[in-house]
Formats: sequence, structure tokens, C-alpha cells
Amino acid sequence: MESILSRITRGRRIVSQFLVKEGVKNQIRKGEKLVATHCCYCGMQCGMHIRVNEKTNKVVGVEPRYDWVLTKGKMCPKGVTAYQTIDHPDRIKRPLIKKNGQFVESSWEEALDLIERKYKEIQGEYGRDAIGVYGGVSMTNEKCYLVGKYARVALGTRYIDYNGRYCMSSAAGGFNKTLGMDRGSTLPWTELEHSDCFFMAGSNTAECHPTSIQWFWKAKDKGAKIIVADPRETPTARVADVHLDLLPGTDSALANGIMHLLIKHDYVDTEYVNERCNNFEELKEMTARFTPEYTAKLTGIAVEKIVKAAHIFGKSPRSVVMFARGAEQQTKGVDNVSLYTSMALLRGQIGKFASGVATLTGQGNGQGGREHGQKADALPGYRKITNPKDREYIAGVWGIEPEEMPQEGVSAYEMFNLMEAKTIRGLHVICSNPVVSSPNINYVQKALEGLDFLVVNDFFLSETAELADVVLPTATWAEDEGTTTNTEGRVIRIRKVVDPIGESKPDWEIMQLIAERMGKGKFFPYKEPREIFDELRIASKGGKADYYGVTYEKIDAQDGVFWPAPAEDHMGTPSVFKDKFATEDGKANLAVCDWREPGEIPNTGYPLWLTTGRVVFHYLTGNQTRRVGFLMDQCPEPFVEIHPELASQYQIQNGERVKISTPRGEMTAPARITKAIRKDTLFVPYHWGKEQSINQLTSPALDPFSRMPEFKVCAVKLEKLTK
Ligand SMILES: Nc1nc2c(c(=O)[nH]1)N[C@H]1C(S)=C(S)[C@@H](COP(=O)(O)OP(=O)(O)OC[C@H]3O[C@@H](n4cnc5c(=O)[nH]c(N)nc54)[C@H](O)[C@@H]3O)O[C@H]1N2
Ligand SMILES: Nc1nc2c(c(=O)[nH]1)N[C@H]1C(S)=C(S)[C@@H](COP(=O)(O)OP(=O)(O)OC[C@H]3O[C@@H](n4cnc5c(=O)[nH]c(N)nc54)[C@H](O)[C@@H]3O)O[C@H]1N2
Ligand code: SF4
Ligand SMILES: [Mo]
Repeated sequence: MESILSRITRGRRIVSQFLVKEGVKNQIRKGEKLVATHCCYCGMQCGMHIRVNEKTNKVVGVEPRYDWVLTKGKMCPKGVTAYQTIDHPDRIKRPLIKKNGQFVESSWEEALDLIERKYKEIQGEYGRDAIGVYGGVSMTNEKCYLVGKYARVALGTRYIDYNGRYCMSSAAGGFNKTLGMDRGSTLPWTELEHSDCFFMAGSNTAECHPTSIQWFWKAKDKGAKIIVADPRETPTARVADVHLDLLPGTDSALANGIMHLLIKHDYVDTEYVNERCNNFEELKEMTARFTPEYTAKLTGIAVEKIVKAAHIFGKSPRSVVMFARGAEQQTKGVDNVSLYTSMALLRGQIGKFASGVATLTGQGNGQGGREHGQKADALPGYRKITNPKDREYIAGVWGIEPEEMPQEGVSAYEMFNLMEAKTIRGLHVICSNPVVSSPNINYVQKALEGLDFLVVNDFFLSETAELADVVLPTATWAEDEGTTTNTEGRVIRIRKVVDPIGESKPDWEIMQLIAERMGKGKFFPYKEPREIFDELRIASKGGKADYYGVTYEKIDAQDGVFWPAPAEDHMGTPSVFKDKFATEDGKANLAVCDWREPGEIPNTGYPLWLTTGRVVFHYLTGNQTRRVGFLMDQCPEPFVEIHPELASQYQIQNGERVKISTPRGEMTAPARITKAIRKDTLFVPYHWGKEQSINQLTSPALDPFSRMPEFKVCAVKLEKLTK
């Protein structure tokens, strides 16, 4: 059904990225001001100006920032409509308390009284760990940092984790293992136009990081080659020189197979590998078995394509290996990242100009938000909560005793297991919609419903917020200032455009208010985000993600600051690992990982593969983009991509509703018949909730190291619905 918001927002003028020309200057209209900031959605963090009517102080539109170094005036359909969510009729303007099953608006005083009473009751009876915190990284660094401190200091709980667990945790795990540090890109993306080859695995760049495409185009115009590994012929794969149409869950076999050929055909940069890498002999032994024929058998890719890709990649003087969730959201996510990174290492590419390795960061602050302590085992600056020195340092910055610092908690999905077990009895969700974004959501929903008390901070009533006892209205990205860290590792500024709507407040203020109620107010003395950032700088000092030298002024002066920036006079580090890696001995650890089967494979009851992902018009669980008319017009509901041969086998017509199911759940959706998918695989986007959510079906099998769920692989049954 069409939402009110669709009708209201439809027809407003859309500025299309296709109208944007380079070198154009922004014009300021009479009676308006332009505020320079960045898009709230993906890790590209495109530069944009928000247009504000000076008389009414209302947001009236958007303009690209032609001068923004990374995106140069380009935006995608989500970015050009993002401003419509700021003054949107669905915004929650006052706290909501559930009374007799219905939400009733309340004062902040009443909502905070209730939270204080319930938190104290639950912690009094069951201990501090009985309240959990579930964070998110669509927030600024300031807020993400504070979520970690709020959990450990204000609530004193060990149970904190965040939505980035579902997103960047395998990339982080793989980079830490191989390179000793997790900065999503080893090079600034302004160098990409000088690269000769992009090996992209499990990344639908054209739809998910659309404005990055200009850099690949520029390189392609100069002759660069593109290799794409994806079970689907995505818009990105369509422009590739080689499309490796692998079976879901077989990336580790593919990477081993490519490395086998790099070694066989002498494409290894022996000097680099000898000087800068460990484990080469072991890798050689492991990959020996991965002949093109064996690799083809495991991956389902034709031998010739594997060989062609290896030669193109092996011959390119400057190559960049890139990957995203397709390779990472698997029970082998960490292995895959380590192996793909090792491909770049064998070619001696990391630490050199226009070469390297990069994960395409998901959420707007997916990079910064994973560095400063929202993860169950992490403290600010990528410190470890299990390391006594790190605990001592951060306890010192926070003004608590090291013994008061809680221990390590559990990963996002495992928190739901603890809710089911009644170990966690209360939960505060800050910036996530886990009842749509988690795998196996029928289970997750029960776990959330079984809680004694659920608090959700959001600006729109999400499916998770609907389950809450209290919903606290938060300010949007345009109603508060702070910093985010983009996909390159560049720290940038988000500016306040207008005041928070109604009685909504920024998340940091809300955490501060609850901390006061819990008797911990003195640890949260901030008057503005800048003060939190200054504390973050000190908390991260000396850590791997060192922000000490990043200041708001420096960000303005030099188009952002790349971390690490370890001193006040340090300009930041656009390219990392030039001389050494961040491991203990300074050498990279080549990955020696055998092929393993996914957590679930097709069988007689569930004979097909299911994979999930995104479309260009929607963002994550859709709680924001499903409220924008233009985007809903383009893509109103989920669909099932089916290859024509498979469709004819099941006698399914294009557009016909079909049923798909796994042992965990089922749904119906229209069939989208397309040759752009493997014959044995179905694809469904995940931007919808409840009966439209593909996460009713997905598997909660976790990567043993990163605890990332296997969103990209499970076994599924397809059925024609009898009329
Ligand atoms: N339009 C849009 N853009 C977004 C987002 C959004 O929701 N919408 N979200 C942002 C976020 S948070 C993220 S994490 C990123 C995600 O960005 P991507 O990872 O690029 O997006 P996905 O669609 O999840 O998956 C990418 C591709 O992986 C492929 N794939 C599936 N299984 C496998 C496999 O086993 N191996 C390989 N190699 N490929 C496989 C899928 O077919 C898909 O085309 O996008 C960001 N940008
Ligand atoms: N099947 C399947 N499932 C997946 C994936 C997949 O590829 N396939 N991908 C996974 C990935 S990569 C990700 S990143 C997750 C994302 O999963 P979620 O984190 O659940 O997704 P969002 O829709 O971003 O939820 C964020 C919520 O916070 C709100 N919000 C936005 N900004 C703010 C803010 O500043 N403060 C507060 N308090 N709230 C805010 C939004 O309105 C929204 O309701 O989904 C994962 N789930
Ligand atoms: S969603 Fe990503 S690519 Fe699109 S405008 Fe926003 S930041 Fe840019
Ligand atoms: Mo993500």
C-alpha cells in the first residue's frame, strides 16, 4: 500500500546526478542559504549542500557539492532525495511510551523516569549485564564513540554490539589478520583513475557506491580492465572485461585458484613478497591444489574465464583488489578477505601509488563507527577490551578504575541468543533496525518480544521501534554536527543544517540524560559534539586508529584528514603500509586457507541457492528510503530474481508471485525473470520488513572468527503459487 509519505513527497523536484556537470558552481538563490555537508547514507559520503529557506529556517532542497574532492558533484537517487526525510511528516517528534499496547506521546521527563526505574529494577535484580546496548554506524564518530562509553560507564554492561557486525566485521577480521590494521582502503580513491586493473569481488559498485563509478570510468577510459566476481551480472559486471559468475559462497576457492595461476605464470612480485610478507611457502603449498579445473569445479566458473582473469590481473602494473559484502557476509568472510588481500600482496601492490586493496564500506560511518568501541571486544582507537594495557588507558581517559571496565560481550546475533536465555532482559537500540536486518528474524522478533524492557532511539518508527516500550525521538544527520569517516578512511565534517524537529534530541544528548539518571552524569559533561570529539582524539591516541591529530579545523582546511594522524602537526595518512605493515614484525601475513563449504548447501528439500543484497533505490532496512515517494515509485516491493531457464522449469512467468522458503521462514514476491543471474541461484533484496522481509529465510550461521552471519548463502525452495 502506498504510504502517506509517498504521496506527499512525490513530485518534488529531483536533482539527478545525470544532470550534474563537472566544474559547475553552486548558485545561491535569494532568501536561501547553502550548508555544506555530506549524504547520510553510504560510505561514499557524497558532498552535498542542503538548501535552507532563511525566513522559515526549513530545508527546501539539495545541491551537489561540485568542489568535494571525492564525489565532485555526483549523487545517486538516494542522495538527491535524502533531504526529504528531514522535515518528513512521519518524523517522531516527542517520546513515545507504550501503554496497553498503544504508543502514547509523553514528555521527556516521563520517558526518562520510566527508563531510569526499569533499568534500575532490572539491573538491581539481575545484575548490570542484564541490560544490553545495540548500536549503529549511521551516526557520527562522536555518537558512536559515546555509545561504547554509555554502555560501559553509564550502564556498566558488557553486552554491547552494533549493526556493523553484520556489515564490516569480516573485512575488519581479514585486514587485521593479514595487514595488522583495518583501514578499509589502503589508498585514497582519487588515485583510482591511475590504476590499470580492478578486481571486484562481491561488490555491486554501480548500485551500492554509485558515485565511485566516475573513478573507474576515468581509469577505464585510459585502458584499465575490470574483473567482477559475482553470481549475478550486476550493472557493475555488465561493464567488466571478465565476469566470474561464481556460485555463492565459493570466493575462497576462486582466490586460491587465481593465486595458483599467479604463481604458475610467474606473476608474483618475488622481491616484495620476500621482503614484506610471511607464509609464502605455505601459501604455495595450499594453492597448488587449486588448478583451474579444480577451481572451476568448486566455483562453477568456466576454466577459460578464471585463466583470463588471472592473466589480466597478473599483468597489470597497478591493480586494486576490492570487495564488499558479497564476499564478506559468509561463514568464510574472514578467509575470503584474507585471501583476496593476499592476491594483492602476491602482486606487490599494497603501499604503492594507485594500487592496493579496499573494502567498499557500507554505512555512512561504517569505517569510523567500527573503530571507537561499539563492538563487543573493542575500545576506542581499535583498542582491545581484553588487553590489560588498553583497559587501563581507556579507564584513565574515562576517569574510572580499570576493574570497573566490563569484560568482552558477544556479537550482535548472539545477543539475541542471550535474550532468549533471559541473560539480557533489557535492551537499548540506538540507530539500528535489527528485526529487519538480522538473519532469521522470526527468531529475533521473539527474542525482542520476550524482553522485559526495550528502548529504541530513532527518528522514524521502524519495525524494531514498533516493538519498543519507549521510543526516543532523535535528531537526524542534518540536525546535529560531528564527523564521519568515509570509505577511504578520510575523516570529514557533518554540519548542522537546522534545529532538531519537535522535541527530538541528538543521540549524544539522550545518552547523557540517561547517564545522569543512572548516577553517572559526571562522566558525560559535554555541551557540544566537539567536546566529545576532543575526548575521542585522546582516547584513540596511540591506538591503531589514531585520531589525535584530526581536528575540525584541519578537516576544513584540507578536504578531510585520513587516519592515522598521530600528532597535532600531522597531516594524516592517505596511503598506508608504504614501508611496513601494522603487524608485530611489520610483515604482511599471506593467508593460507583451504576451501570450506558454506553453512548450508542445497539439498532435496531446498534445492537452490539464495543470496540477498541491495538495489540502488533503497537503503538497508528501508526505514528511511521507503518513506520517499520517488524511490518507492522506482522500486515499491521486493522481488525474486530467477534465470529464464529455471523459471520455465517451474513454469513461472515474469511478474508472477512466487513462494520461496527455507526451514526458517517463507515469503511471496513477484518473480523478476532475468538472464543476469546464475541458473541455480535466486536473489532477493532485503529493504523491506515483516512479511516482505527476506531475512525471515536467511541463515544465522556465523563466521567463526568475525561472527558475521551468512546473509549471502543459504539453501532455498522455490514454488509456483497455485491460483
Ligand atoms: N543502494 C544502496 N547502496 C548501499 C546500501 C543500500 O542498502 N542500498 N547499503 C550500504 C551498505 S551498509 C553496504 S554494506 C554496501 C553493500 O554493498 P555491496 O556489497 O556491493 O552490496 P550487496 O548487494 O549486499 O552485495 C553485493 C553483491 O554480492 C553478490 N554476491 C552474493 N553472493 C556472493 C558470493 O558468494 N560471492 C560473491 N563474490 N558475490 C556474491 C550479490 O549478487 C551482489 O551483487 O552498500 C552500501 N550502499
Ligand atoms: N539479508 C540481508 N540482510 C542484511 C544485509 C544483507 O546484505 N542481506 N546487510 C547487512 C548490513 S551490511 C547492514 S549495514 C545491516 C543494516 O541494518 P540496520 O542497522 O538495521 O539498518 P538501517 O535501516 O540503517 O537501520 C538504522 C535505523 O536507525 C535509524 N537511524 C538513522 N540514523 C540515525 C541516527 O543518527 N540516530 C538514530 N538513533 N537512529 C538513526 C534509521 O531510521 C533506521 O531505522 O543490515 C544487514 N542485513
Ligand atoms: S547513497 Fe552513497 S552514493 Fe548515493 S548520494 Fe548518498 S553517499 Fe552518495
Ligand atoms: Mo552494511
